[in-house]
Amino acid sequence: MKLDSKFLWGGSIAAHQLEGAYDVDGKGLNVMDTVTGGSYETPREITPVLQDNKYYPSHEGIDFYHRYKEDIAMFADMGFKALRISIDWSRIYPNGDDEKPNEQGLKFYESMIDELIKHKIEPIITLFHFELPIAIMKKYNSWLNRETINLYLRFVETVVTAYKGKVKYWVTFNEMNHLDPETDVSSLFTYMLAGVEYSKIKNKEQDLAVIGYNMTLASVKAVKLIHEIDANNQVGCVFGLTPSYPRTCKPEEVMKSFNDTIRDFYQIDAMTYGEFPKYKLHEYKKMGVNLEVSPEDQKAFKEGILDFIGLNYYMSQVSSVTTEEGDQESLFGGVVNPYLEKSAWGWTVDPLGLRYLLNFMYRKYQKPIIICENGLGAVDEVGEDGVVHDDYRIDYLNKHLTQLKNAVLEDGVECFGYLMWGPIDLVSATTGEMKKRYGFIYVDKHDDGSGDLSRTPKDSYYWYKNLIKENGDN
Ligand code: BGP
Repeated sequence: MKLDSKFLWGGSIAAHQLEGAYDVDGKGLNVMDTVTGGSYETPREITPVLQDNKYYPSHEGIDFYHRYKEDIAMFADMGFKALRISIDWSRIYPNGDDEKPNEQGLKFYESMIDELIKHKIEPIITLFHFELPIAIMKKYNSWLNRETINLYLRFVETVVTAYKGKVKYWVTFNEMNHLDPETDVSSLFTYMLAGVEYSKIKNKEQDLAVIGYNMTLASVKAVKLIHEIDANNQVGCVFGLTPSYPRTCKPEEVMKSFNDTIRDFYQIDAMTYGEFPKYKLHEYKKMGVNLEVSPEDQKAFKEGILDFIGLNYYMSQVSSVTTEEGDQESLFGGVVNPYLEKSAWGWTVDPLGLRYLLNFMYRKYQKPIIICENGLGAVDEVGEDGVVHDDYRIDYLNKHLTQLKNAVLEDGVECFGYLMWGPIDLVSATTGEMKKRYGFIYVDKHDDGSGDLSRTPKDSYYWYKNLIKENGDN
């Protein structure tokens, strides 16, 4: 079973997780530059002022900043048709509100984009992947302040104009959906997504609602702006979704799983239906949150409708309202799914969940979808022959791609690409470690900072290369 010949096979990466070079060529600090390393057992620490004795994995990353040509050549060798990369806002506006953009930052991304084009790889640019300039946090209080929307739009205008004619696909935000006031957002996620220190949040419901609203508004305004700069541009927003199954057919449990699945959909609804959802305003009112949609904002929601939806899918979860003996709590609350295996980091492996999610999203919005992230974080051992034999990764990806093809070829879902997360080993966002590897390409870099940064293809490299050549015929 083959996919359309235009299907965008490729991978996804984010600046702060691999570029390194955190203080060169005029770059300012971004929020992630101030988060330390960590592990599954030890959470990353947030230190808005850098501390000498701490290790910050983003500072060196895997030095993609200096090695992107070599890395892009390997992606091209695998046959990539597309690469999703983020532009680090703090390279372009190091102080957030600089009078002029930093030319060196613009030049760096331009050469990277040119390199992709040279290899016939379509650049898909994420405009916000947790790289808020720390200066905006300090001076403007991040997304709690509407002024940050204007700073973001200025950044968007600068880069979209600079790369006009070279880049067609733009992504306004990565995974803003995790900031729902009803969810128990961890301090790391709040810091990563919104650039706000959790300890400084005074009224959780009110503040998270305002942050979510301002980011949604920023996205719709960016969509309009990007279309105005070039009518050929295609604009999407990426959401990280975790479908939830009911543990039993008990109606209360089914209702809970429905709510858990759609809980953080209000931003997608706003961006695709052209209106900030009334149900969310109703919910806010009940919670005592004070939020008004002005006529000017209403207009912005109408004018900023997405062209496509990007989905990050890693796992599903199980909702439950009851407890039974032997119940084990799963990663995001709920209970462990006894039918599914888990990764070494406790993420359930659920290929069918991808088909479920693709169908759910397509039937709800009827917009083209692109899978912007999916992959397996695993501990890779280098064999005696110097190669990682990652059959477990091949198995994971194979099963997910089978379900993607079922969704497209059997169910008629319009999915135009698959971008595997982390095609080259990089720093994990949630744990801050290198030990959790996703790549087709092994990078010799370790959590104590050691390693010569050399790149070596894993077995999955050749598997993916062949899969792309055969257009998905696994
Ligand atoms: C997504 C983020 C990515 C990436 C991925 C895997 O939520 O968009 O930046 O990191 O998750 O997560 P982790 O790196 O924690 O394994």
